[in-house]
Amino acid sequence: MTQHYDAIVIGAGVSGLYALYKLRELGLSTRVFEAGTDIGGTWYWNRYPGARFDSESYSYQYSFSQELIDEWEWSEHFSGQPEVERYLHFVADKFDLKRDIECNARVATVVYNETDKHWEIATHNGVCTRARYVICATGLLSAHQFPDYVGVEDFAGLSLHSARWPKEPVDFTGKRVGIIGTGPTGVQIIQTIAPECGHLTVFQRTANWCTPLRNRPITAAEQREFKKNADEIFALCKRTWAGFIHEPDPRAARDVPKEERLARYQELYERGGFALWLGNYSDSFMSQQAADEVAEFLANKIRERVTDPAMAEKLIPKHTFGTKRCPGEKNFYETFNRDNVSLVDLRETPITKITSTGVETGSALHELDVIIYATGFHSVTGELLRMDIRGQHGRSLQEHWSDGPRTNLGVQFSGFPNLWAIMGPHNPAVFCNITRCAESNVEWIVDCIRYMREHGFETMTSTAEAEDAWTRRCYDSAQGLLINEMQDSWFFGSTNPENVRGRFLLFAGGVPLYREIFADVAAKGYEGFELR
Ligand code: N01
Repeated sequence: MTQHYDAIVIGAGVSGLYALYKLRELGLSTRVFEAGTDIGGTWYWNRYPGARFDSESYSYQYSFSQELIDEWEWSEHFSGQPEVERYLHFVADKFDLKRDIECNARVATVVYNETDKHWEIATHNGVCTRARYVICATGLLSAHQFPDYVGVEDFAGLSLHSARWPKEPVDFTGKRVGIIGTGPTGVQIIQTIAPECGHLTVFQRTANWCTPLRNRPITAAEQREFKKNADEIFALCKRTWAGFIHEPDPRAARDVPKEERLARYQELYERGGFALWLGNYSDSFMSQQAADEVAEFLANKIRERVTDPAMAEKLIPKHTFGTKRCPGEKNFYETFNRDNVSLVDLRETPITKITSTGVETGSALHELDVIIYATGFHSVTGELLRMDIRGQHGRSLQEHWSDGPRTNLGVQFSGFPNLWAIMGPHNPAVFCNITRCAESNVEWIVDCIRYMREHGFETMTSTAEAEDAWTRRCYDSAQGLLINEMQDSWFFGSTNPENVRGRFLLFAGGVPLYREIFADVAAKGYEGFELR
């Protein structure tokens, strides 16, 4: 039997939960489909050892309810996955959200019926629904990827992907463990499990610029401060380019004497989190010279911390500082001083295949009991393209995006009326403190629906022209930024299977500008969108 709802939300992570809350406020009957066996999204799937915030906890939490802010206490400045997952359950229970969420229900098809202007949504487990509005809250980094090495299926030991980590603890004691991938996920896993493993072999293709996280417990006095100043913290996040608490020095690095610059790098290095990445000088993302100086500063830290000079050089990245998201580390570099840790540089000896007993690189076979894949995601577009979404004239999203994603403001695609994406391509979410961006996207989308209902419109869809213009603007937003020179990253979907290269998947104009554009488009009666 097909159930009818006003709105369907796909995904019960940070954005999906808030979307449900806001749609209910509007009085809409809403159903949320979630592929996992429970809510939490990213914080449900990525339960690997060491998973934790890289945003300060008190800046990541929802801002919409003072009562929620007063009631919840974060225990650490950068809380770990179990606590974040508990928080999301606390939110869902407090606002009684779970009764409208169906877990274990991965959406398979989302098909537009032009006759009655409704969407027909079916899950893999056979639930069929119809709804006027669909909101995809499927996340930027949800569709995990294994590498395409020959033999991945043949390994006889335990294979684990970071984004599909089992709920039961994995015991590494005495085991020969290999990990492939040294992005932010790999870094968190490596530094956490190394002391436990019999031996840990790190297969590194690209070293990353890591900065110290400086996590610590939140004291009672800090707790009081954060609650009292919550509004100021959220206001600060609204002002900054990436929605974090880190504000850069408004001066360009070149206008500051070298000694003062170096002192600032040291201060930001001590402060932790993304301070050195996002809170540096105003030209950090534009000036090669400024980025190279920070890189040199960090390279020297690595040389100081890693005792074997040859190992240190392998761990020093070769790419420009700041062009990828910086993993926050704790004792990551010291991990490579341990006798039970070795590093295989895949640029020198690439993996040739995975065998039943381990990983083969050139003529060497690294025999292992466990292989951990921290190899990332089919980024940004993955989860949307995994569903069969068909808009007007039966046109699929795959067809619509055959030359790379096309969106208007990152939230709608022309030819797909009344379907919105919260964390889809072309929004600034990648650089963003996710909850800050998720809240503003959800509020804007729900305001669209409110506006439509108040003004008697049945459908809203982006015009093709506005979509073209926004897509172009997103590409242009990366021009002049060092990020644009670093196309081997998930910002460009470099490992995505779509085979479209060189398409910047995000909006790099910053969170404040994005909010301004949102407000402006709404104030002009949703300019660039067709309301019928
Ligand atoms: O994924 P990644 P991630 N052979 O794509 C390597 C967020 N996050 O899961 O760089 C060998 O960054 C790949 O190598 P290369 C955060 O936004 C947040 O680590 O392609 N290696 C790279 O080393 C982050 O940016 C937190 O050469 C292969 C790694 O796998 C995003 O998630 C924590 C390979 C993938 O790195 C993604 O991070 C963790 C192959 N065939 C993540 N294929 C917080 O703290 C890929 N790799 C909140």
